[in-house]
Amino acid sequence: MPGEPQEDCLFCKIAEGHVPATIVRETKTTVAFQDINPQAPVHILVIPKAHYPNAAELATAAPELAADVLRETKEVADEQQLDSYRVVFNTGAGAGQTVFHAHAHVLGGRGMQWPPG
Ligand code: DGP
Repeated sequence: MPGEPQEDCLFCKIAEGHVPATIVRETKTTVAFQDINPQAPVHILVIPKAHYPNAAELATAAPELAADVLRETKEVADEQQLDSYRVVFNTGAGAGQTVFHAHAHVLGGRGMQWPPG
């Protein structure tokens, strides 16, 4: 069922506290934690606690929850005192998605190039 925890999902386990992570913010519906392989001085992931495999499915099935995630990216950026930052939702393996639980990357603390690789 959409939104139900998945047994084999790493980010469901982080959301449930069964896998450790450096959590920087938590709300009723979301968790934000440090990326294990940071690509910038600030690299924080924001996930919905409920399981959706990617941002597109989250946005379609649970738009209010998608808005919660997006709002949390702003709160993270404010807490990290980022004036400029990038929010990335890799969607699909071809775009670099490796964990199939929707998540926003909040990247900052260095200059960014465009187009991204
Ligand atoms: P993506 O490639 O967009 O699916 O991003 C997945 C991110 O998840 C990637 O930047 C690395 C991060 N990641 C993978 N495993 C773990 C983990 O066990 N803990 C944490 N904190 N981050 C992880």
